[in-house]
Amino acid sequence: MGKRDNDKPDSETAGGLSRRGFIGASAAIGAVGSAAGLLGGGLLAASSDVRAAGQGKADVAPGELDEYYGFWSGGQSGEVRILGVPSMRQLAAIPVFNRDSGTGWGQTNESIAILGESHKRGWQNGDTHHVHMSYTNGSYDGRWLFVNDKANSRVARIRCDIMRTDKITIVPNVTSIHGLRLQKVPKTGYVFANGEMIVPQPNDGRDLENPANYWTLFSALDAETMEVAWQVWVDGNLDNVDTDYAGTYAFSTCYNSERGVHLGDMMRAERDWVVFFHVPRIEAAIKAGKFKTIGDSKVPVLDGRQAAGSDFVRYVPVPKNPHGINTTPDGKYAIANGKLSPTCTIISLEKIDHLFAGKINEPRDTVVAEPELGLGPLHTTYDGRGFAYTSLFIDSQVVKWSVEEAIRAYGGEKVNYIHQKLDVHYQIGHLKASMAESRDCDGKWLMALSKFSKDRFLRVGPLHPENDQLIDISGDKMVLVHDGPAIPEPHDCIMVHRSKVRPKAIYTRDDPMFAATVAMAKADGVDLEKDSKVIRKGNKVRVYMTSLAPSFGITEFKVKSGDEVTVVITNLDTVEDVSHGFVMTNHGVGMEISPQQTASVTFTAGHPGVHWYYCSWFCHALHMEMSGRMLVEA
Ligand code: K7E
Ligand code: CUA
Ligand code: CA
Repeated sequence: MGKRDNDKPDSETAGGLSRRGFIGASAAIGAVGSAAGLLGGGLLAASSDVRAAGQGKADVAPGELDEYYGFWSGGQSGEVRILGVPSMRQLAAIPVFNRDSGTGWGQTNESIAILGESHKRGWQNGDTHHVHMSYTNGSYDGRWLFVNDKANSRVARIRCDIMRTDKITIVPNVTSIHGLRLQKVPKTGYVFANGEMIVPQPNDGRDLENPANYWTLFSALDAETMEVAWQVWVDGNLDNVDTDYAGTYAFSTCYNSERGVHLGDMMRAERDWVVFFHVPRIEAAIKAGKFKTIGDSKVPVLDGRQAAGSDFVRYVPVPKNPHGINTTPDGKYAIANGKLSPTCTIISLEKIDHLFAGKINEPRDTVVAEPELGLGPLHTTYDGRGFAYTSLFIDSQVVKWSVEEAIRAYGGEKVNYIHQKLDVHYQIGHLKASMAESRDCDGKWLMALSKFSKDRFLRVGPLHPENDQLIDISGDKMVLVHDGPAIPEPHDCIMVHRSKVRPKAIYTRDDPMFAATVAMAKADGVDLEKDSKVIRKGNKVRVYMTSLAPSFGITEFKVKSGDEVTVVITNLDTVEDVSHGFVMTNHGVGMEISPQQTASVTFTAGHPGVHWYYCSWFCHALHMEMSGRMLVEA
């Protein structure tokens, strides 16, 4: 294969053999068995002219701040990450479902309380795919982030003022929360979550070998309480979800309308569907008591299967095993990505109104275009100027196309709606433009989250990083400006203008994160701002101490081997950035105590002897000396 012109569609590629032709029918639609069959053949480095065009565009000088906060899901790391965009500097990792050695997440009493049932069950992994920020009137409001856990069927909320998780909910009756999106208008009242895998209902041992009785449900969580408000029982399964800008609909793709349990079964149908949920009608049905419950769960469940003939759910057939679904920022269309079909399906939300109103009877009549874009369309994003950008997994490309031109072409007009195809490296999954999922879509940057990096970085062993590629979309042509290795495995990200996010520099003393610990101290007669003291109740010992660089309020305390020891530390430092840590050596204990934070950890005192504890954040010239001894008696 010769040198490729990265700005031209495949059909114009030099060398006479387009990549589409090269990978040929074996990768195309339907007959695909193995992942290898879905991989494109042409894995070529960017040509030097492309490299030159992008050089320096993502530079943010030392000391300068990025214009955007990027929030990345961390995939099977179970965390959420914050990157500065355009520099792609990783600024923070927010522990969510994972055990985090640095902060003590999953070990401190404060985080254990938030992990709740997950901690009781001993879960220390997660699989975050979709992170989204709360909205007010369709604009990001900087209040919360929400993220799914595909691994353990959970939804978590992160407070953006301190960038810490504050609620985790295990969603009942479903297996694998995959798609997650938020109500945008009038505000994020609901968090919508898709149950991906189908299981017996209830999943209590019945129907194990009877997949015909496997089902899944669509869930709505109350964003304030994080309780599951209601669920809708659906046909098929649920993959990705998005919402409109009117507060009426959520809509989910389904790739397994067949309700198959094997790959071949799931690809049998030429079309699956997008299922539309009419939220006000669902609320009315719940209010009218038309629900039931499943098993031990108290969550109200409505029957949204087609046979039930409800007025609150409609199924719009789309080709084939669709994946992403993305609302245009003008709120007019929902665009479903065909995955095993080379097309996207543009569904008019005005026509969905007509479908629910009975003015349209045939669900397919809500489709206003089905442009052919390339192989393996997974996700679509927007620039606010009428262009859509779709990731092509098999082609390893981003295709820039015009939504209105695609609609005109569907109407019979001769118009080439594809404006550019840009190679990415390689096997792109999600892509996301800056502010693209809000009314403030600004069309500056596009992130291409490529699944394979192959030859783009120094080899680091068999597990390669992913490659998050930053693309400048502010001009007529997309220009690749940066390759960003990412450890496994971000699926999705959002890029939020820094004006929308205002995290605190230090904690406030009344932060709910440690309110329970403060209340415990009060009950023990301890003033956390002043006191350092040891309180013993039987074999339970509470060690209250302050920290102020470079010392702990207590440098020596005595316990008995086997005592249950709770260390409570209040960081009295008020200077931004003076975080301390507490590590009890040889006890598996470590945690963060940032300025004005109170944190606590409970452990069992080990063998008799001297056990040093030390501060783990380099906080002061005398940081090494910031230590103390736990004297353990026999
Ligand atoms: Cu496409 Cu889980 Cu959003 Cu991965 S999902 S790519
Ligand atoms: Cu405190 Cu190091
Ligand atoms: Ca299917």
